[in-house]
Amino acid sequence: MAVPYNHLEIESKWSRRWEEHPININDGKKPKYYCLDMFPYPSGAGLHVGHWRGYVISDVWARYKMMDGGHYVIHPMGWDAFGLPAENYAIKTGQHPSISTENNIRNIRRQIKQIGAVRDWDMELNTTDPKFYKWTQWIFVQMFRHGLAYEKKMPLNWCPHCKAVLANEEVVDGKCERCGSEVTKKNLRQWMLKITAYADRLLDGLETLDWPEKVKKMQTDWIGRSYGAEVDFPVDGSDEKITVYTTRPDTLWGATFMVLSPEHPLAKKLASPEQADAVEAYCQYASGRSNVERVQNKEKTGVFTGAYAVNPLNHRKVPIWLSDYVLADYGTGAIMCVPAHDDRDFEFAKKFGLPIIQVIAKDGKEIPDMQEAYTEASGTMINSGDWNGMESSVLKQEAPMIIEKMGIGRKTVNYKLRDWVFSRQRYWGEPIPIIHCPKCGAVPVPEDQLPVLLPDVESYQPTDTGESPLAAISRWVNTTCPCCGGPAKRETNTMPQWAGSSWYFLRYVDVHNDKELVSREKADKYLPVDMYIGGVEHAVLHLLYSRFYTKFLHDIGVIDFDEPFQRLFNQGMILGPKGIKMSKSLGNVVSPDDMVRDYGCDSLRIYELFIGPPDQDSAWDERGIDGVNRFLKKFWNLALDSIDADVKATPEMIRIRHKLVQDITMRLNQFALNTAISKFMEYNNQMAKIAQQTGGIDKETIAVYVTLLAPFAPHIAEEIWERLGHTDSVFHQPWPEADARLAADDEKEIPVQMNGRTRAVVRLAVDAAKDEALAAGRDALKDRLDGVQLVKEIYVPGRIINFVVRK
Ligand code: ANZ
Ligand code: ZN
Repeated sequence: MAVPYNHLEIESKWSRRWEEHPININDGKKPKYYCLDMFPYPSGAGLHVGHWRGYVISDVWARYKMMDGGHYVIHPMGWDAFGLPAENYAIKTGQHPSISTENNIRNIRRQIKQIGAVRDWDMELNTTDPKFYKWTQWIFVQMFRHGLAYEKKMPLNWCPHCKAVLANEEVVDGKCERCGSEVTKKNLRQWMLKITAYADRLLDGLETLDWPEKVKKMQTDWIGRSYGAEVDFPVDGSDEKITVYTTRPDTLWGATFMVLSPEHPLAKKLASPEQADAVEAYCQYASGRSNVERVQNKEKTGVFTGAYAVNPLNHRKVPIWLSDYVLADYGTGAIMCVPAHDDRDFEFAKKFGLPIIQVIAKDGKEIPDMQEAYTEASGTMINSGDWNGMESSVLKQEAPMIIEKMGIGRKTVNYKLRDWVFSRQRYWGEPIPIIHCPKCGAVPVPEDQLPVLLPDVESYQPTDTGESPLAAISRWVNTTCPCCGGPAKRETNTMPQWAGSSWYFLRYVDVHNDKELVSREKADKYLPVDMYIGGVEHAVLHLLYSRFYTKFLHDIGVIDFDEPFQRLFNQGMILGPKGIKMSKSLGNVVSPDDMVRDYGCDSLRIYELFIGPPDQDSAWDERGIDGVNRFLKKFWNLALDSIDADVKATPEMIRIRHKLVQDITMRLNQFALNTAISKFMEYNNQMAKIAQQTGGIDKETIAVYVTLLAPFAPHIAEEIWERLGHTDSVFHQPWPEADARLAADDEKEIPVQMNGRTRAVVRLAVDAAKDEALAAGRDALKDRLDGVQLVKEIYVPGRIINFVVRK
């Protein structure tokens, strides 16, 4: 009997061995493969089994790539360490965020090391390290110089509880994403990044990426490019004009009124004396409502301004209303309303008794009393002057050009994407490297003075004026202008947590460089990322910001590529026992630590993969790990017994060997890692059965099995590999190749039929001769064929045997 499988001994032996003799060596000749995990936020709760799974998946892939193609694999780890939790902890305890952050990192680093992954720890980075954020600030300065960072006063989402401005994407259903409080509005000066300047490239670039279609669709919708027209409506009896944005200029004849957002610059100006008070009151009411409330499909509200505009096409007078279903920051903040063909306009017209004119008719027939809008862009134009009789879908395409020629408007492109609100009124973030001078305005901190260090403060509490706690440190705030030398003040806002994560992946490959963000030589050699692995919750924000930064850094010559992540894999979540998301507050967080101790790293790795398809959510069920552990023990015994027995390969063993290579490689390439594990188990059972007869499996087949298993369970694989007599690491083996001919089954199950009905099944050699096959078939149906008249015998090799009989 073999020595028993002792995971503690084996795993500590190999983690030591790999530390002394690293297996992932950059000899300068191997091709590189950059496999990156989305780096974690070092929270106080540590890693749970869900985080762990993501890192196992990426490590299986990294190790596979080391063997397949002999790559030098770049597989680093770092910490996305600025952010609110550390700051809130500081507010509660007075402990500096850098201290709690450092403690958390120490714990998570220990946990990550337990995964037994190939990692380049000398590339480790931390976004709160001044050596790192120097470059986060440097990028901001470059963006400022290129006109992509600007200041703007605007009504922003304000969380009264966090006392912070929130980006649109941090507001979920009108509530703060972090604390769940109702979000209100506050007018504040903000730093903005002009991501909209890259909208087209961010869209077009998606086509080149090997990403899940779902994520590409989410980014496409988020950017929201639509083609339409702007149309100018002169205000009746005034020199003013109102420009509307419409995607349906074909419906211009049906525009019976206009609606401006309450924030539109003309909103109050247009009000007639009789309507002035009502307009004022309505604007007041609307200012208290969030964008989310405004677009929700609740009952429409609004007010008539008392003014009229003129439809530039048919010169009819149309009343001008205000309503908050028109958003100030989309299009032009004003719309022409076509109630017959738009749901919201229809509802508004019904409520306020405004005229409805149908201009598109399905089958050319006008609807007598419309009960709902006809919103399809297909049908025949009616009530539309010269346009009558045209097909609306054709007109929709042509109308922008027609309008442009008539001089009443122009064709336009519009985006849902907004510029990025880039400042936070909080302490624990990168200071924005800007100095405000009364004479020179906003001046960037000279590059040789970066980083602008985050100073210590006495109180981390944000102020309810909307300023960051940094504003209270006058020593730090008061400085001199880099331009004129006069007295000036530092910007006290800090960057959002997204800042560091928008570019960190470029830094790993040159993490100690204090002259450049990344040397061009290293960037050319090791970047971009070939495979990026992380949760789908980052589909729009982080993944869009990173693409924006990468394109900008490409444009200023820092790097030579403009997409950061060639391939993306989104792992599913591990849910708590009842299918609920794991969270500290629910007390359903499962830590990997005990399981690593009791079953070993290899067992937990395999179990994390076995639990379900890696791209889907799976509920955690601890009981299954026993079975996985038994599987490894069984394989261990089989392998060691086989080494002792040293048997010759039978054709069956050779077939299993090649089939295994086919099955595992295919599943790896499809990321079907859970079914790869089932295959290992299945073949292990098959081999164990054969070994009962033969005393063992040939060493070559065991070696191939071990090589395939190595990315999944690296420690046990190395140990058996060594016991097979090898002195080099199994990870220096090329990935095994299958010979399809040898993998083909040489026996097959063939149905045996009588008059077309299957009555039995026989196992036959694939190339069995007709006589032999029919004899086997007759034998299988011996009882049934007794006493009947055999009319015909049919044999289709490899497929079927059929006896036609007469009773
Ligand atoms: C006339 C019209 C007729 C419209 C019709 C639609 C249907 P997307 O595709 O999302 O870009 N719109 C324009 N600006 C708006 C704003 N600031 N707030 C709310 N709605 C606004 O939608 C563009 C359409 O949304 C525009 O086309 C406009 O209504 C409305 F049968 O103009 B449409
Ligand atoms: Zn100055």
